[in-house]
Amino acid sequence: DEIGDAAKKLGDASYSFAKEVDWNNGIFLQAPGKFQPLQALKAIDKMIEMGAAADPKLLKEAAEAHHKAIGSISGPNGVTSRADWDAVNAALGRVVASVPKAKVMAVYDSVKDITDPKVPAYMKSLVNGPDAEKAYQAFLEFKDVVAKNQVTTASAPAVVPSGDKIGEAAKALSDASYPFIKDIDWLSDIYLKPLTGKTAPETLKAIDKMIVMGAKMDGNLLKAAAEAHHKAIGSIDANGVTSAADYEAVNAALGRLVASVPKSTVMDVYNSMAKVVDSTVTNNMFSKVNPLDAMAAAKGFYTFKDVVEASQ
Ligand code: DGD
Ligand code: CLA
Ligand code: PID
Ligand code: PID
Ligand code: PID
Ligand code: PID
Ligand code: PID
Repeated sequence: DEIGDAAKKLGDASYSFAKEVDWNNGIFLQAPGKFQPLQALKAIDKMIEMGAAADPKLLKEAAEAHHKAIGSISGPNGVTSRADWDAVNAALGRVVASVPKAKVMAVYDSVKDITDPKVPAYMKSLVNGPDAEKAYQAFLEFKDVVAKNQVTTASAPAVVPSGDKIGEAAKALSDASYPFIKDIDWLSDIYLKPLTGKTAPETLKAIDKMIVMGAKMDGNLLKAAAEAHHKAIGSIDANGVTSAADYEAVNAALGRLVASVPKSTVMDVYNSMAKVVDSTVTNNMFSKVNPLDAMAAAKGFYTFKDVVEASQ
């Protein structure tokens, strides 16, 4: 297709730049300016809306392209092969073309709002400047091809299941865990802190398992889960806590999503996360909340999971 051909040209002009970027740099975990959690949540919300509007099949293919690209990483900077670099660009170009232009610009504008204007120049200073300029020029040409192939209306909204066992179980889970949810400091910057003693390549292994799980998920249920999060963001209070009803809808949507992939795929995520998250992290989280609320939530979760497993 045209986007695939354009991605090859983009690769010709941008792969040198890709090789110069230190993809393992811990700086990418930092907020791109002043830490403003509620503003950042707005930007994430725009990405969620864009994801929910995208063609589920193209999202799946983009996840598969990323998984393949992780498999061909080489060298200290963590760069993928030239062919996989092109394939990721092509897949993302197709995702972008599957949503109306306004959804993409809403992401751009909201991310701009939380990004210090000095960030681009600083990033450029870490690589060979002319290579960065060449890559940007090629991106501008690529985006014209994407725009030419872009839809003008979003894909249809998800079909949300109702009256199912997971929905019922989500009510019990949510009742048991909402007090715990209210104890959590959602506006803290602790969630951006690197996992001490873990390198980027180690963490990437766990991310890769999540990508694999994402690629296997039912596309309609993934879209429904994204829509539920968007709705939940719309009802947050001053502490970032969503309403009880929207919290329940998120749990139901995520339970159905988990049930749409094999158990072993879920356990691969859990086991790989357990390798990078040690007990100092979980104990620290626990120390900041009411212990009884956390234990009630945990009990609710371990009951919920049996219902999910039964429909898996
Ligand atoms: C936890 C899990 C939450 C940990 C929160 C930190 C997660 C950080 C993720 C870092 C993200 C890195 C990505 C960066 C992104 C960058 C993007 C660019 O507190 C365990 C041990 C292993 C814990 C670590 C693994 C967590 C994996 C969760 C998958 C999440 C994937 C999503 C990640 C983020 C991305 C989101 C999109 O399981 O877990 C606490 C448990 O710890 C406590 O141990 C459990 C035992 O495993 C269990 O066997 C049992 O003993 C239980 O239960 C206690 O404790 C007992 C009874 O048995 C129950 O019935 C009940 O009564 C209970 O007690 C009541 O207390
Ligand atoms: Mg979510 C999970 C935040 C958008 C899909 N997400 C998580 C949690 C964290 C979070 C609370 C990971 C850390 C953790 O396990 O803590 N997400 C979060 C924010 C946003 C967001 C702030 C922003 C809008 N997510 C989002 C979107 C999607 C997802 C758009 C795609 C539709 N998210 C998604 C999945 C999963 C998460 C599939 C998870 O599996 C993971 C999670 O919750 O795993 C348990 C602990 C969790 C909580 C504090 C909240 C849940 C409370 C449960 C139901 C009860 C508590 C149990 C116990 C006390 C602790 C967990 C034990 C553990 C072993 C399971
Ligand atoms: C400017 C000035 C003009 C010239 C110009 C110009 C530049 C405009 C630009 C630009 C726009 C632009 C847009 C970009 C957009 C990037 C969007 C990224 C979206 C990320 C998402 C992430 C996610 C997910 C995902 C799916 C999940 C939801 C999420 C589901 C259902 C200024 C040059 C024209 C770069 C969507 C993918 C996993 C949130 O206009 O004179 O330069 O760049 O998890 O959804 O699961
Ligand atoms: C524009 C203007 C509007 C019209 C429009 C428009 C277009 C927007 C577009 C577009 C946005 C867009 C984004 C694209 C992004 C491509 C990103 C590619 C990333 C590739 C990576 C590869 C890799 C890896 C991997 C992980 C490794 C690092 C690597 C570590 C730690 C402008 C059309 C709406 C195409 C990250 C995955 C293995 C490098 O908005 O008027 O057209 O395209 O190895 O990580 O090692
Ligand atoms: C233990 C001991 C026994 C008792 C026990 C026990 C516990 C086991 C547990 C547990 C397992 C477990 C699993 C959990 C899994 C969470 C998985 C999260 C996945 C997140 C994903 C994120 C993403 C996306 C997304 C889609 C995108 C890709 C991504 C596309 C196409 C220890 C109790 C049985 C919690 C997939 C969603 C946006 C990457 O066994 O005695 O306690 O928890 O962006 O894909 O867009
Ligand atoms: C298990 C064992 C296997 C069988 C199995 C199994 C099950 C795994 C499961 C499962 C995993 C799972 C995960 C679930 C996670 C739910 C997470 C809910 C999060 C809700 C949030 C709501 C909110 C917001 C929001 C953003 C705001 C904060 C809030 C800020 C900054 C165990 C079946 C495979 C259900 C985050 C979105 C508005 C609070 O593996 O043997 O069954 O379920 O307002 O952010 O303000
Ligand atoms: C213990 C012992 C067992 C019993 C048990 C137990 C307790 C475990 C616990 C607990 C685990 C736990 C985990 C918690 C996790 C919370 C995760 C929240 C994530 C929030 C995010 C928010 C954000 C943003 C956002 C984007 C911004 C950055 C942020 C930028 C660029 C010990 C009870 C099981 C509470 C990600 C989205 C706005 C950070 O296990 O016997 O008690 O709690 O602002 O992006 O700024």
